[in-house]
Amino acid sequence: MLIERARFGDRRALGRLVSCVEDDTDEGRRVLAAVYPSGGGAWTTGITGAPGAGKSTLVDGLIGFAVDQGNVAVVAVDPSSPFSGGAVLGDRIRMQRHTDDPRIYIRSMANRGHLGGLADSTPRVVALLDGIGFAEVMIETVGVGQAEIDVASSADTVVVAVNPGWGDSIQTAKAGLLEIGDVFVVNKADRPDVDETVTELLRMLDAGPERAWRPPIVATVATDGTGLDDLWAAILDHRRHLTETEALQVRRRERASREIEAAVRAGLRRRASLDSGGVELLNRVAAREVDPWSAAGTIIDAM
Ligand SMILES: Nc1nc2c(ncn2[C@@H]2O[C@H](COP(=O)(O)OP(=O)(O)O)[C@@H](O)[C@H]2O)c(=O)[nH]1
Ligand SMILES: [Mg+2]
Repeated sequence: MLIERARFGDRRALGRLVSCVEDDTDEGRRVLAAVYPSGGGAWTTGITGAPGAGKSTLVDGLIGFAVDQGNVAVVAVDPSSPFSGGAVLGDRIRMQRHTDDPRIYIRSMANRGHLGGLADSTPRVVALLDGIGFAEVMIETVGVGQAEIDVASSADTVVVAVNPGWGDSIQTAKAGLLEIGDVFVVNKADRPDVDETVTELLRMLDAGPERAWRPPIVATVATDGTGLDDLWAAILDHRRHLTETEALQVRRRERASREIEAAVRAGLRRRASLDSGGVELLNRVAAREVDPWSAAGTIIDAM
C-alpha cells in the first residue's frame, strides 16, 4: 500500500500521495482520512517575507538543524524558489545537496496555478506529510498576498524574514507581516543598517497589541550560516512557549476551524457552479427578476 511504503521512506510512493492530495481526488481524500489520525506529531514552521529576502536560503540552512529532530519535509510555495527550480543556478545547486538525503523531502507547489489553489492545497499537503510521520515540516511562502500570508500563518511557528532597510518600505505591506510573525529575522546582515532595522522592528512590535509571546528578532547571513543557530534556538523557544502555555492546542484548533470553513466554502462553490439550476437563476438575476441574495438562498436551500 502506498501509505505504508511512504512511511518506510519510499519517495516515489510519497510523491504520488502528495499529488493526489494536491489534486483533491477521491483517492487523495481517502489518503488524508487514513493518515490524519496519526498526525499532530510534526512541528510546522512557516517562513514568509518579500521575494528575495532570503527565505529559501534560510530554509536550506535551517534544514541542517531540523534533521536533528527527525525527518524533514519542505513545502515551497514560491514559484521562484531554488527548490522549485527557479532562482539563480548557484542557489539551485546548493539546495540540491539535500535532495539525496533520505531524511529530507522537498516538494515544490510551484505549478499549482493560481494562488487560491495553492492556499487550498498546501494545508492538505502539510497534513499529509504530518500524518506520514515527518517530524518537521517547513513551508516557504512569499509574503505578498493575503492568501500566501494565510498559508504561512497556519504554521505552529511563523518566521518573518526581512532585510536591512525594511523599515523604509511601504507601510501596508508590513502590517500583515508584523501581525503574524512569531520570530523575526533580519537576513542579509552583511549589509548596512542592520541595527537600525532591528530597532525599527522593535519599535513597530512594541506599538502593536501586547502579546503573551514577545517575538524575538534575530540577525542572520543566510548565505554563510551566521546567526542560523540563534534563529533555530528562537524557533525552539517559541515551541516551548506553545507547549508550556497550551497555545499550541489553541493555534491548532484555530487552524482546523479555518480549514473546515475553507473546505466547506470550496465545496459549496463547486456545487453551486456545477448546478445547472445556477445558470438559470443567474439568467433570472441578470433579467432582474430575482435579486442575487435571494438567488443564493435558493441555491443553498436546494443543496
Ligand atoms: N548578501 C547576502 N545575500 C543573501 C543572503 N541570504 C540570501 N542571499 C541571496 O539573496 C538572493 C535571494 O535569496 P533567496 O533565498 O532565493 O530568497 P527568497 O526569494 O526569499 O527565497 C540569493 O541570491 C541569495 O544568495 C544574505 O544573508 N546575504
Ligand atoms: Mg524562495
